[in-house]
Amino acid sequence: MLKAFEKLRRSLSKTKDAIFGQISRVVGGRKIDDELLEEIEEILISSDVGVAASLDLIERLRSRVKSDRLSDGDEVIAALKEEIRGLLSPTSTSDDTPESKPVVWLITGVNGVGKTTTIGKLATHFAGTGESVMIGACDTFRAAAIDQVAIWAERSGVAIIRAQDGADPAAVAYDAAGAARARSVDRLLIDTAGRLHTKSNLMAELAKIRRSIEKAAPEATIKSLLILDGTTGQNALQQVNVFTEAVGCDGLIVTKLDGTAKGGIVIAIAKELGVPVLFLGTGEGIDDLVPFDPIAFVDALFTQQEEPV
Ligand SMILES: Nc1nc2c(ncn2[C@@H]2O[C@H](COP(=O)(O)OP(=O)(O)O)[C@@H](O)[C@H]2O)c(=O)[nH]1
Ligand SMILES: [Mg+2]
Repeated sequence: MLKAFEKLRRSLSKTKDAIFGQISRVVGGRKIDDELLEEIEEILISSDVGVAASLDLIERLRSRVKSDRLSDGDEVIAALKEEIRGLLSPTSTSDDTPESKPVVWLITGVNGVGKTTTIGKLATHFAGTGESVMIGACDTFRAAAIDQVAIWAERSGVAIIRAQDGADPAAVAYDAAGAARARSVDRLLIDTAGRLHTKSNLMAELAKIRRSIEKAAPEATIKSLLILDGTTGQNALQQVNVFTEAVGCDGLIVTKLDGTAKGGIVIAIAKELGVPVLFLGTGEGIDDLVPFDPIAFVDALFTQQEEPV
């Protein structure tokens, strides 16, 4: 098994080429002037770092060039790296208030972003830290969805509460929260649907699921976690508002960073959303999940080491 950093580094290799690779090419041997800063800004924007974050980073870089008298490309890159790290850092501050059990993570997001897969990975992750974990199969729209999450429960060796397809998802959530409470489970992961007939139906259903959990386990700490697909770039940002309105959004998980050059979206998210990024998805396997760490993320983006063959 690859170490977390190695996994992160590999999965960000295309994003690294897009950001660090392009920037290294333009700064090489150049005079550090406004024209160069504008080119760096364009690279950032075109790598899905987002307009707001890119403008902010370039402003900071411009003052650093002056205040620190940066005179060569390596210094500019090092300063940019520090500024990106600074921008990402507040998003990872976890609050240390003890969470009353069960901690319920309501996993939301549009169809296909990786909710069910991420639940399998999270179950494995938390079970690995010694927590008792349970899954609630609240995407009851299709039998296949229930079977899919049941397979992940089996692979990760955790309990699952499920019903027949077509069952009311809020009723399954109620049962799952009740069972988690009765069995003193540490963490309950709720899988939800990403598509219904209309968006308002989906949002109403999610809100109802949340209310059933509150009813069945009033002392539970409920967190709504939104899953975003990293390959969709800027479009991912727009999904946050819709879900936040329905069930709130306490944290984000960005999936599919492997194989995409659009991983700069994580920086845009940090700048524009102010919601903590908790984990990153780095592949389809059960271990392909890394806790988000701004320092490791930036190091992986700027590391010079070549890909091993
Ligand atoms: N490469 C890659 N694929 C992923 C990742 N997470 C999920 N997937 C794939 O995305 C597809 C949809 O995942 P699924 O969990 O069913 O999405 P859901 O509809 O949101 O529940 C599946 O083929 C997964 O294997 C990831 O981090 N990396
Ligand atoms: Mg699913």
